[in-house]
Amino acid sequence: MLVLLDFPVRAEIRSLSPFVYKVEALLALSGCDYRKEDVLDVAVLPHGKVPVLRDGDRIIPDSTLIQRHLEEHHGLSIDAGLTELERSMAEAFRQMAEEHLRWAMIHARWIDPAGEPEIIEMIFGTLPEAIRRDAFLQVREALRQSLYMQGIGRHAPEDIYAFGCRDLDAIATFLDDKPFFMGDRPTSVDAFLAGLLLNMLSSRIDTPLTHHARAIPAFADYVVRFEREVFGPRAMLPAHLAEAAAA
Ligand SMILES: N[C@@H](CCC(=O)N[C@@H](CS)C(=O)NCC(=O)O)C(=O)O
Repeated sequence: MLVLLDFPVRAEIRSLSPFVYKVEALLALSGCDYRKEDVLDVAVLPHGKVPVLRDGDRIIPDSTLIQRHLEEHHGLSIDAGLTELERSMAEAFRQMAEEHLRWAMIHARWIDPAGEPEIIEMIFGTLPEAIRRDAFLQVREALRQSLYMQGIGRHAPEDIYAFGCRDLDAIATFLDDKPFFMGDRPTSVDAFLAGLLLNMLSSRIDTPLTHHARAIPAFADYVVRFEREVFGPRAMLPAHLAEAAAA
């Protein structure tokens, strides 16, 4: 059985990492037997990051490499019906969301003080209360440096949010009223977009980015539709989102 590694968290959604969400969705879409395992020792992660997939003796880091492994060895073929032009569009949107929009989301969660209570509860909630905030501050400092090195962290918060909101608008425009990003059926680009939007919409963090995501009604329908289509009876959705989509 394949094993998907993730950090342990307390959340109403299947992962706080849109990259892990993407891999779990791809595993489900490929029909593989898999289980998830919490990472207790980061030394088992080749790049120090999740997701990591264990397939027998093989340890595969990075969601894109895992996708390739599933396509080559486990029959994942959800992108087979796309034309070359559609593939290039999907790739551009995936890269925008993975390498740009996600940094705005990291800013909202970890750097903006608005994110602190939720992150401490979801990620450090199992630690003794006396050390939770210190643990949070340590990770926040590391992420502040990552944001700075990436470049987005050198901007004022209002500009970071404006960049993120533009990405959300681009996604909404392309999604339009289609059931899934590339048409009637889920493809791999949905796996990341739905995971990232689900993370934004399920969060109680109050920032211009999360406000903007909530103000686009098509997003709630989209993430609920994706989660139900891919995971069926195992769908995991916060009640307010499931109700909003049913209304
Ligand atoms: N390019 C990687 C990105 C993975 C990634 O950034 N994972 C984050 C969680 S969303 C992580 O593990 N961060 C821990 C760290 O940077 O220390 C992929 O596609 O898998």
